[in-house]
Amino acid sequence: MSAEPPILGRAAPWRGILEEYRDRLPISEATPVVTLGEGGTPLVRSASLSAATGAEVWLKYDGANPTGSFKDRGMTLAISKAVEEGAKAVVCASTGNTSASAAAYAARAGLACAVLVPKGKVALGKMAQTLVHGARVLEVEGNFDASLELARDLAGRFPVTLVNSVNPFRLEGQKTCAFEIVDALGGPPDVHCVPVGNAGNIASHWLGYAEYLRDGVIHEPPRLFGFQAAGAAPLVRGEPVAEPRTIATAIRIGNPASWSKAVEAATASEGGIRAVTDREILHAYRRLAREGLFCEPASAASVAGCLQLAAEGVLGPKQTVVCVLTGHGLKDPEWAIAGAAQPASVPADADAVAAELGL
Ligand code: AN7
Repeated sequence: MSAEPPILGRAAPWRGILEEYRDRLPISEATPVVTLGEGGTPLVRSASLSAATGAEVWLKYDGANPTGSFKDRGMTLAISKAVEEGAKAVVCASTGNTSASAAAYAARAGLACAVLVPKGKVALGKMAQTLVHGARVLEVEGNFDASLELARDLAGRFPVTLVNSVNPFRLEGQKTCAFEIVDALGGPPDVHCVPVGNAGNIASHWLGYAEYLRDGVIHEPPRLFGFQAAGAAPLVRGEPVAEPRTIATAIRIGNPASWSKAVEAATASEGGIRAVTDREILHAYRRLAREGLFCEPASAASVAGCLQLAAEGVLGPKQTVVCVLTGHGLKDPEWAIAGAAQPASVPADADAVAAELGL
């Protein structure tokens, strides 16, 4: 099957990660390419964070993916492989972004999609996406961890393909984030910061850096640091958290599926897995917004973590740091509005508006 035409509208015709990194992904000419033009996301230098930390801080804005999160990198491959293998339906558990992405790519491919989400704990934008793409949404009376157990059980016993990150194609697709960072910087960063929930993403980024290392594209990997919310930090505590709590609903996960892979990534790269408080997450969230970058609270954990590393003297002067902003702010607008002043009401009169603005 031939590839779809390129998605237009970017400076260079970006063809989605399957075409851009075809040689590094488990696909062949027989694999149908199901793409929405994912990847190729901006790497933005942060003047403010660089000044605050003494490092060179870059933000990988993966919220600019088609459904607004990094999950699209993995989903384009997982859904393409599912179609290649003759699947008719896919299933996932999700805190919201996986389900939004699965629903969109399943719709693109003409597959049925069912999602299991923790009841009442999915941000509004993500729920809207999942519904509008036509997925069957089931709200589980339990948390994400219980939902994932159910999804795994279903996929084991019925003809539906599991597209959570325990599906190895998800991690293979998501490793392209590391490739893009190296390709854009012309070398590896010294430090790479990423939020951690189910721990697939940090595992996939390590896959990417390790592959570039093996092939001599880079000679030194970055130190990988993963950040969990303090109330949902099983990897930091060393045991599952039965009732994870955090305002960052995307990473409200108590028993990550890729536990050992995340530990391996942090250990092998001489990084670490750490906790950031909800207060630190919201501080970083607002700070990013004032720089023009709107991410969801969970994504700000990477920047909260970067600030923590700087405060503890872990970052060397002038080191290059990349923080991955994993999801778009519009997905979870609650915290943007909660912290803001009420808009003033004015008559439709220029002098009154000028007076209100103090002009
Ligand atoms: C914005 O959508 O687990 O450590 O079900 O949505 O790879 O799980 C989302 C996770 C970070 C954590 N940032 O990544 C789901 C889900 C955002 C996220 C993570 C998620 P992993």
